[in-house]
Amino acid sequence: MNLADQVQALYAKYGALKGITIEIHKQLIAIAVKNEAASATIFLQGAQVAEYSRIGEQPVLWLSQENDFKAGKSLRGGVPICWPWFGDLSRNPDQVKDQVNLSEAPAHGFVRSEDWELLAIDLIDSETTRLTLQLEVLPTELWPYPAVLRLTVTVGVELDLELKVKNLGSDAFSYTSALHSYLQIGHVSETAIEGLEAVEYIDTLEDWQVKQSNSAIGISAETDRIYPNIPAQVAIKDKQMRRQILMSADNLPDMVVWNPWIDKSKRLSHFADNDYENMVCLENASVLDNAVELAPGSDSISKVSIRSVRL
Ligand code: TA6
Repeated sequence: MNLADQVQALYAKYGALKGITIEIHKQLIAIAVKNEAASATIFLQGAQVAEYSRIGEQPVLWLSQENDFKAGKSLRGGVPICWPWFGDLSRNPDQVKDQVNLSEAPAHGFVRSEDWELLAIDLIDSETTRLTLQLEVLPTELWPYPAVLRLTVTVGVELDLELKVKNLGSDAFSYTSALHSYLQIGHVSETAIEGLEAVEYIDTLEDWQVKQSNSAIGISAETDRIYPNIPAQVAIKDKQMRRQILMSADNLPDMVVWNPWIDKSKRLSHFADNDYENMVCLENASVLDNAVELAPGSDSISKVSIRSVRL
C-alpha cells in the first residue's frame, strides 16, 4: 500500500478522534496527538515517539532538525527502540552475539527502522491518549527467531512507553534492548543528572573501565556510560529551563548516559555541530549481564515513564 493509501486508511479509522491528526513527513507517516495535558508525535516507522511536550511547555524530548524522514532510516531523536541488541553487536554478551551474523548487524538492532502497525488509538480521558503499535518479527537470515513486539504509548501528564516482546518460535532466544530517550535540555553546562551517584559505571570511551562518580553527573566532555542496576528513578535537573525530567522504569535495570560533545557531534548523521549543547540521552536498558532470555511462547514487558516537573 502506498503512502497516500495508508494515510487514507488511517484517516478513515482514526481521523474523527479528538486531537488526532495523521501526518506525512516526506516518506514517513506519523500520528499527532493532542489532549488537555500534552501533545506528541509518533512515527509508524520504528514506533518512534519523536516529540512529547506538556501543553504550554518546552519539548521534553529532543528531535534533530536535520532529519530527512527517509524510509528505512531511524530518526535522530525522540525515543528509538533498540532491539534485539543494544549498540554495537560485537560488544554484546555471547548469548546474544552468537545468534546473529555479525557482518550485517546494524547498530541498535533493526526494529527502529521497520514499519510498525498501528493497532489502536484510545482516548482514555481528556488528558490521556493511548496508542498501541505492533511489529511482527518474521524469521530472517539476520535474526531467525519469530517474535512479536507491541509498544503501548500513553501521552498525558507523563509519557509512558511499554514494550512487550513475545517469543513466537520453538527456540529460546536472548536479546538486549533499550528505549533510547533523547531529552531536551536548556544547556548542557547548566544540567546535572541525579540518582546515579552511587552506581559504578562502565566507561565505554575509556576501554570499558569500571568507574564511579560520587556526585551528580555534569557533562563536560563526550560521555558514553553504562550504569548497571540503577535506582528506581533518575532525574535531569535543568537550571536554564527551570525543570527536572524524571525517568523511571520497570524491568529495564540499566541506564546508558550519552552526550557526543564537540568532536563526535561533527561526525554524527542528522546532528548539527552544536546540538550536543541541548540534548542528553538517558537510555533505560537491559544490556550486558541483564540480557533477557525468552523461552518459547513466553513474553517480557518493560516500561519507561518520563515526567517533566517544574523546579
Ligand atoms: O547509546 C549510546 C550510543 O550507542 C552512542 O554510542 C551513539 O552511537 C548513540 O548510541 C547513537 O547511535 P545511533 O546509531 O542512533 O547513531
